[in-house]
Amino acid sequence: MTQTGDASVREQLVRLKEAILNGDAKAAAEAAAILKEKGLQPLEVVNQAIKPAMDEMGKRYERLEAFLPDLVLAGEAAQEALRVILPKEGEESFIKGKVVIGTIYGDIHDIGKNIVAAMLSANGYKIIDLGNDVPPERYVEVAKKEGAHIIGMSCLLTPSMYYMRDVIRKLKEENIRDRFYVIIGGAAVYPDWAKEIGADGWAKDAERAVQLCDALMEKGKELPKPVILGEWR
Ligand code: B12
Repeated sequence: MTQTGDASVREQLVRLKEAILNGDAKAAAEAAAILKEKGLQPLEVVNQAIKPAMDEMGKRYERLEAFLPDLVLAGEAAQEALRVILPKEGEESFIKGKVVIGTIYGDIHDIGKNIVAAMLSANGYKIIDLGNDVPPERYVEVAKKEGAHIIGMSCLLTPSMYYMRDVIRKLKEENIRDRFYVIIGGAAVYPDWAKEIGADGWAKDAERAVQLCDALMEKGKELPKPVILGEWR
């Protein structure tokens, strides 16, 4: 049972957010461990501390109040907290489907992708994580080799989003487009982009990414595409 209303929980959520903003990985891990011990679910910690901290960092960066080294430290502190709270692979025994996931070519932002991968794994999906800066042909090669059901691409950097189209183009060239559901997400991409490149789905966050994969695996053939879960911005 979770107790987000508990004052000490609120205090730790604030502490975690501050630790990320200060780039203090040790304090972030400590606060995350206390929140886990108090029974908070991973997504509650993500939505109430980690995501807001990273959004705030992005705003500070835009206003020139924070610089790249600050972003790097904040990113590392967030990853440290995630290592503590996210479920580990193998905590689920049943497999709903196989997902090949990665951050698209040219883009090294992987915090959101890691959250999505961990939540899918905790919800019964076998994850093949290609990491970041993934060339379009690599998604296709691994998806074929692994007999994946879903290809998931993350993108936070606008110039990189065009490589997502190349993945779908390559699947079509090889006449295997129908073998995989292709889903996209990450702050740079939006529902109309999913439609434009012919992706099968877009989801706003990790919770909805799980719902999206469930919907596609259960009744993907019948659903009008792309399946859009959540509002953009
Ligand atoms: C942390 C950060 C970094 C860190 C990344 C560390 C890491 N390991 O990821 C570092 C310092 C390395 C970095 C570098 C750069 N960054 Co940066 N960064 C950020 C920042 C502050 C936070 C990103 C983040 O982690 N968000 C938190 C996560 C949880 O959110 P998320 O990724 O959106 O994921 C959620 C959903 O989108 C969804 N989702 C994500 N992936 C997927 C996939 C699927 C399939 C689905 C369904 C859903 C889904 O679920 C997730 C969980 O809910 C953002 C600002 C922002 N507000 O986004 C800028 C930002 C993304 N960065 C930016 C820029 C410009 C850069 C640099 C070019 C800076 C530079 N001058 O060098 C470099 C790029 C390097 C490169 N080649 O990629 C810009 C991008 C602008 C644009 N649209 O093109 C932003 C928006 C900042 C800004 N406002 O200008 N950055």
